[in-house]
Amino acid sequence: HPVKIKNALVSVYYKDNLAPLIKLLNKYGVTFYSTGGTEAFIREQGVDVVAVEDLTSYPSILGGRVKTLHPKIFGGILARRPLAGDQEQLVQYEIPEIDLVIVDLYPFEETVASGASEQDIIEKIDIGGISLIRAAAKNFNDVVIISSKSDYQELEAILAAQEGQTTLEQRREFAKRAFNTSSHYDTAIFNYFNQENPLAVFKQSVQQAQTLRYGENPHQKGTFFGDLDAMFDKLNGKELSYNNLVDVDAAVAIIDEFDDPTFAILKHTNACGVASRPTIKQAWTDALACDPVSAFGGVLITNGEIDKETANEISNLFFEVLIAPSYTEDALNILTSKKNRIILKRKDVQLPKEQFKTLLNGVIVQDKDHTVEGPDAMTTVTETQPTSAQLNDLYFANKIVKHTKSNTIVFAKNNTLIASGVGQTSRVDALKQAIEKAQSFGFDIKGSVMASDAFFPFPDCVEIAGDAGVAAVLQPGGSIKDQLSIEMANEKGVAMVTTGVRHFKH
Ligand code: 93A
Repeated sequence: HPVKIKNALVSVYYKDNLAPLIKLLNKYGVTFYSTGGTEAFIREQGVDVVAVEDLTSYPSILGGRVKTLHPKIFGGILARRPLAGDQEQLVQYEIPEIDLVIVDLYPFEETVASGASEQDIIEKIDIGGISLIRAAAKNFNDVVIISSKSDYQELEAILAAQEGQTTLEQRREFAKRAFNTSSHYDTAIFNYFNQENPLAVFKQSVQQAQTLRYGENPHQKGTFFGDLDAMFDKLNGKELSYNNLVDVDAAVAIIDEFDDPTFAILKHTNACGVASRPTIKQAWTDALACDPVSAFGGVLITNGEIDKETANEISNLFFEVLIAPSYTEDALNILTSKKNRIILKRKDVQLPKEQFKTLLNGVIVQDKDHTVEGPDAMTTVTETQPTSAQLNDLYFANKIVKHTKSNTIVFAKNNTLIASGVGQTSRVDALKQAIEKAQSFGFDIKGSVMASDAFFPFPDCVEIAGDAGVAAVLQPGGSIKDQLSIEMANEKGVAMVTTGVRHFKH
């Protein structure tokens, strides 16, 4: 049945494109009821309008949170026009029938997208508007619901063509669109509440900002957002620089791979010395032996207590930062004798399991690389089997390879890093660099093991390694040419294990 519009309730957030529709409805003698801002807008068009407050005899309360939520409004929308009981009640309570509802909801999604505060976002959850839309759509038998600016022109065309009337079919179509609007709106709200924001783990610490002396270089500004005091007691030294922080992060990550007493020395985030030994002092001595040249100015980290003897040894080196879970008093006295040395006592705190970095016009969030494959996860693919000592060294090498810039090759022997090739553009270059470094510091590669962060695309690496005397090789495997590398290993008498897990670090 065609319905002639007599009363319209208009409550819209954005008023654009509304004027022509209001003027047309006015021409058909429609009475307008409206909320604050919309009421003013309609009046500005020179059109009479009744404030909802005058209809309900109730003010807008709670800063506008409750303005249309009233039986005088919802009764007028939901009343069934042919039903006697409903009609009697409209008369009894002096409720006008409303047969057109025009709503443009609070812009929830826009507000979220603008990066507004949670409080501002919550205020943009429209309650009254969404209820008006649902009520009018439910009663499409008698009511027209316009729930989107994009429907204004269509309604104008319908009214102009049908002398101010709408058909049931047209009202049902608008009701369908209205429920689309309301479900889309609620989905957006759900999505907002449901977003497992990976950055939330940083939220607590990010509240603290520390201006750095400069960024990566003196001409770059830098600020650290985080809470260093929660992680370390700083016992001595100057303020941590951007590069110190980056290296300390890398140092903490690598040392946490080891349970045995271990020392690691890092330069520019890569390990240039790692050794696990029965004592921390021995671990220090053998870690330093790996590459005493690179160790100069490095970041040092251990998982055991530093005693007086170890402190004396360490003091012979110029270093930037030393990190340990504890120091004896004697050790501290020695280490703090130079005022610039940063001495950190590490606290036992959990770190975020995710990491992120900016790139292009956004950020990438990813899980940290949490796994290292030990002997149980290694599959021997060659005729030669690795010995248990070699398996142990392969595990040790795999821990280091995981924390070294790709492409990388790591040589290890007796729980000691022998040499590594780091951050090379080809795996062969990384291997050649590792061999050259090992030899230059007097190491014999014979009998050592080798780990590669990713598979060998060609058999050349295994060939060079075999010729250099490497006894066992670890790699993830997965190259279409794996078989060529395996055959090469068999030819050279080298044992090879695969892990199935790549450890790229870019
Ligand atoms: O805060 S509300 O959820 N409570 C209400 O009772 C209510 N009634 C209409 N928001 C409410 N509205 C919304 O107000 C409409 O959906 C529309 O977006 C806006 C129009 O307000 P004004 O006419 O004052 O500009």
